[in-house]
Amino acid sequence: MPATVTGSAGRTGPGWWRSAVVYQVYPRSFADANGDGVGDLRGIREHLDHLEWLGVDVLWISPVYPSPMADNGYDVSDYHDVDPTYGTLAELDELIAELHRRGMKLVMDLVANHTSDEHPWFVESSSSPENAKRDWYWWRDEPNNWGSFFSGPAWTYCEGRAAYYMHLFTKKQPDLNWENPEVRQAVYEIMRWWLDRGVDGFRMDVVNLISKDPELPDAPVMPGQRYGNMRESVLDGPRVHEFLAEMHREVFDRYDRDLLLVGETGETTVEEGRKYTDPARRELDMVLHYEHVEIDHGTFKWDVRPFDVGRLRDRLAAWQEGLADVGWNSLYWDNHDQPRIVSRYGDDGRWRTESAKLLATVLHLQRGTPFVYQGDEIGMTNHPFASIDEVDDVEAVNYYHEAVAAGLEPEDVMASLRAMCRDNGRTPMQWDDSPGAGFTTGTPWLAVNPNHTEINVAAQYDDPDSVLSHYRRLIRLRHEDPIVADGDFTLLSDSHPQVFAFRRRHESGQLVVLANFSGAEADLGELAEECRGELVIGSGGGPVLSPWEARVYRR
Ligand code: TEU
Repeated sequence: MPATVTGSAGRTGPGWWRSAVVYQVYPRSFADANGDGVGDLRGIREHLDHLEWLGVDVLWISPVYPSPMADNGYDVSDYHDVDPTYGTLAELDELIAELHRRGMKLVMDLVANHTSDEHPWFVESSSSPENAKRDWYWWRDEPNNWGSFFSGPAWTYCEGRAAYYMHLFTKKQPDLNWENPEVRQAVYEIMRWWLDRGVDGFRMDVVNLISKDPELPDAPVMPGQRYGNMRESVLDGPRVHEFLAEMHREVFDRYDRDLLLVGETGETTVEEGRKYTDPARRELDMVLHYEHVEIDHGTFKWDVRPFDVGRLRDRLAAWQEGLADVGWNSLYWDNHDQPRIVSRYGDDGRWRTESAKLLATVLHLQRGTPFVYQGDEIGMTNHPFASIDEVDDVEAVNYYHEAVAAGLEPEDVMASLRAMCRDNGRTPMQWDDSPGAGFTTGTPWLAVNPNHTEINVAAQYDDPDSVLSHYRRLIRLRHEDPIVADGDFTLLSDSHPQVFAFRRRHESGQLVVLANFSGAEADLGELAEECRGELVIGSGGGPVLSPWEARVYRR
């Protein structure tokens, strides 16, 4: 067990993040202070009252480094500065100072699996096979058959080098070669540079892709696909744990402060998650896995399947149980890569408010550290994208063109995009009902959701029954009640057709959560005997849950 700390008094010292809540800002879409239609650092600073009011402990900001923006900043061309779109390094320093003054921490997003092709390292590496940085990336005379995560091949030919380089994402995101110790030291240097500047940790982008099978074998080609599926050779690769332990020694062990190291580990398993977060192994504090946000994917993400509470419950419980004695969970529904949860696992029509609150309750009362993504706290929904011209995201645009070229009906492809594309989570934050939603006075880089006239922060602020007030209540509960931070987790039914029910137990008492994931009444059946004690959340009391009702009892 990691050193145990409880309640609000425990939010410093070892394991401080167990009672903390992280809030993710996607800077492009959060708040635009200078009216150019793109969010910026000054905009974030102007909204810190909102985060403080909510009770947020840690702010994670998606990349703000200089970037050609081939993937909205996840293609970094300089790790030691701020892109002018977002402001200046001095403004970032001011943001850090202001956050610290308010008792909040700042976690930077570090993209170190790959750089931009415009980063000086790649410019050098690609210039000649004799260059000192020739092995900083993956170069081959002949590519293997791998496809990239964002459609098309994972290899692109480079004239200057007369060779192919590997990129698991777009061709403007060449993968760094972590086999090379110089590369690893260069990354650690960047991390120390930011920690010395005052940041409090990192969310490490796709960190379970940093170690590849060095043989780079051809991969199986799935039916209907043109390129090989490289996952087997790149996910949780042979040296990933060794690299992370080295990073911990070279970076984190040198600091005597409360830091946070979160790894984004797409498609990883519970077993790997235990290793990444086992405190004894000194790798990561927690990982952002994908299992619970892939239950509505078919053979791949654009093959959208209906929501199934049984599958969701199964995956959430597996992570709760798998990391019970070792490691620690992160808890999230949304981020800048996901469609909006209320449109996905909830009901963004008639039951929007109820289902958004239920989703929040279920998330925040599990064992782990909750991550709130901007807009979750007001129940923001997916966007009604009508045509591909309204979509910005490179993953979706690439897929659209590939699928249409392969013969799919454009309207069918758009239907998948409307359900699944990342831009659903990237439309501007809805602060108020004005034309720019209070996000901008200019023309927003991505259209504001038309429902901002109804769904916005200003409309929910003073309403004790709003989704926003509910988030605030849940965050306070984590800070004040040690059951939430430290209690264990038991699934109460693995078969109820509508209800996800679990118990959190601690020496100070227990909480029982009963959540009806459907728009129909749910007869609790045997679970009705759990309806005892003080009703912490909810109003009803009987053996039947109303549509999308979540009830929490303390005893
Ligand atoms: O996301 C990873 C990502 O895009 C996944 O969908 C990917 O397919 C997965 O790792 C495979 O399991 C991160 C960022 O959050 C995203 O915004 C970036 O586009 C991406 O990495 C590349 O940096």
